[in-house]
Amino acid sequence: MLTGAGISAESGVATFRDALTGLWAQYRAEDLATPEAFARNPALVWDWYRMRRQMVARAEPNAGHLALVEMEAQIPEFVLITQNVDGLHQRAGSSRPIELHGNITRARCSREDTPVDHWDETADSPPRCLACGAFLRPDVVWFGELLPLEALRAAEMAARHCDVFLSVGTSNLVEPAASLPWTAAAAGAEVAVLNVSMDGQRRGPAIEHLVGPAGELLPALVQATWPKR
Ligand code: BV8
Repeated sequence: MLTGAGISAESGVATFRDALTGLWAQYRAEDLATPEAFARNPALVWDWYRMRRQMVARAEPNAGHLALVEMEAQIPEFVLITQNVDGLHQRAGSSRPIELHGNITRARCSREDTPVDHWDETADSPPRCLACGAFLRPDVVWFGELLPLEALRAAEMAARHCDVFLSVGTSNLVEPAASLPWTAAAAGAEVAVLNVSMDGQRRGPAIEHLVGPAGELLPALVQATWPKR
């Protein structure tokens, strides 16, 4: 199971390309989510993530997230891979999502890479590492940065050895996550793309398309597969 920003859209969390309103409207996401942008204007980038963190804090997991918790309970080998950085899968009760792109609710020292759980949001923007004084940065993978190797390996392993691979709520544009459904299809898995729109989705012989909101399709899938009495 691979999820993208679309599964959080019904929780009111702007999808990746929508999260550019107000001050940031004149930027492209790819221009803010890069090490170069942070080096150039750390305050602007930190404040964009602070706005997104506040948006996520106000959001609640939706029926799509909860359906994946039920799937995990029903399928021992269930693997959830997410491109999302909002932490809503964990808040819904998914026990061990593979976070390919990190998590905006966490930060780390931009110099030592040490994780930082708490920081003073009222201090400088970005806050500074208490150990070395360098800026903190969001604990996410920016464009041009490598994905966490262990997470990527686990995701590729799951894609290669699954019977069914669902890609839910993602534009499937960002590599290497975008290749996972194809890895699964090449290994013989049944692959389905669930999305409100199939615009731009790569098509292939082994790829089914289910059009609709994740918050409706996933609960319907769970109900059809494991009907509640
Ligand atoms: C890498 C964290 C090796 C940050 C993200 C040139 C130079 C450098 C790199 C590249 C290059 N060309 C290509 C690359 C590789 C690059 C890449 O893929 N670029 C793209 C733009 C072409 N990838 C990387 O850089 C990766 N690292 O490759 O390292 C390397 C190193 C150096 C040089 C070369 C290679 C790192 C990628 C990780 C980037 N970080 N997030 C942050 O969030 O701020 S990616 C970010 O966008 C999200 O995390 C997400 O993963 C991704 C895609 O977003 P989606 O989740 O798909 O959301 P989106 O808004 O796009 O779409 C929403 C979908 O939901 C839509 O389809 C919509 O229809 C649907 N939807 C909406 N509502 C619903 C719904 N579906 C169902 N129900 C609904 N209700």
